[in-house]
Amino acid sequence: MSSIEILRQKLESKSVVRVGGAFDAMSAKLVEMHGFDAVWAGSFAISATHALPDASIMTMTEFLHVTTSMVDACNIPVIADCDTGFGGPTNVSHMVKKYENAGVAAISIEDKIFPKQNSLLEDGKQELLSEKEFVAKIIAAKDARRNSDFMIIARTEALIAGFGMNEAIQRARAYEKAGADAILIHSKKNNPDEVFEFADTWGGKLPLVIVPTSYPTIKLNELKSHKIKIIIYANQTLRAAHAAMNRVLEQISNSESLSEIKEEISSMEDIFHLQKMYELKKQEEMIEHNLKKMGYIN
Ligand code: SPV
Ligand code: MG
Repeated sequence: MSSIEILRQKLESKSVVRVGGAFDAMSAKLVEMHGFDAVWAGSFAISATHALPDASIMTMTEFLHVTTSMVDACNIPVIADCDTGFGGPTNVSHMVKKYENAGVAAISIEDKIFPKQNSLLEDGKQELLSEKEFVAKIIAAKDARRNSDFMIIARTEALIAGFGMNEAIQRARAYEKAGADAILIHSKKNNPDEVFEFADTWGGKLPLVIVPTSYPTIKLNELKSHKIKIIIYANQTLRAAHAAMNRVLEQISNSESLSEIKEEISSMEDIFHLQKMYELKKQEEMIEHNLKKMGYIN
């Protein structure tokens, strides 16, 4: 089954689809190993691992390169955060072709003006594209995909940009009408009230997606009653890795020897397992077995 089909099947069979954020192949693999339904290849986390602002600095090709490494490492679907689509409708069209070819299951595009800034940045510049221009991007994305199950998630930043609930609802309805496959409603409030209000009011039929970074108190059992279908844990792996590396580096820099390191770090075996080092042995044995059969070695 293709990753596109797996994602569609999960949406049909599960009440909530849980998506873990990743920033490279290793973190994506860990997301998979911990039983999440899909991977979020987020622009914030990927930009951070390049020590760059989440502000449309990295190119589409650079994001795609990282995202492809996640697809190659994982069996679960990868959902790519494609920011504003890297330009206008023509850029979106090119992007969809590239991401679909790479084996990505879904892309998310947001209705901000390029270059965008991260939605949760205090006093960040949050400028909305017109509804019409964003609808044009959705039309371009739909037209560019080969598999009609490849998902196009339309993300509205109306609440982030301070345009209010009515604007958010109107845009979500327009994006549904334009043919989006899911709506992502983003909020930077520190409680889920406005997301619940949106979910209870908009009246759409598409799966609703949330990213509750700023309102972490939201519980899984609250999602179903508000018809929220997909929850994205966008950046916790990145922040955990950042915190753990800082702690261990601090300890090493203050120690005479590595044996003083108290910080719990993964064993070499853990990493060998993740990078499939042990499978090399099996491959060597298989090759040897065949070489023997063919009379090259005794
Ligand atoms: C990301 O993870 O890159 C997102 C979510 O787009 S947010 O950082 O909240 O904008
Ligand atoms: Mg992003």
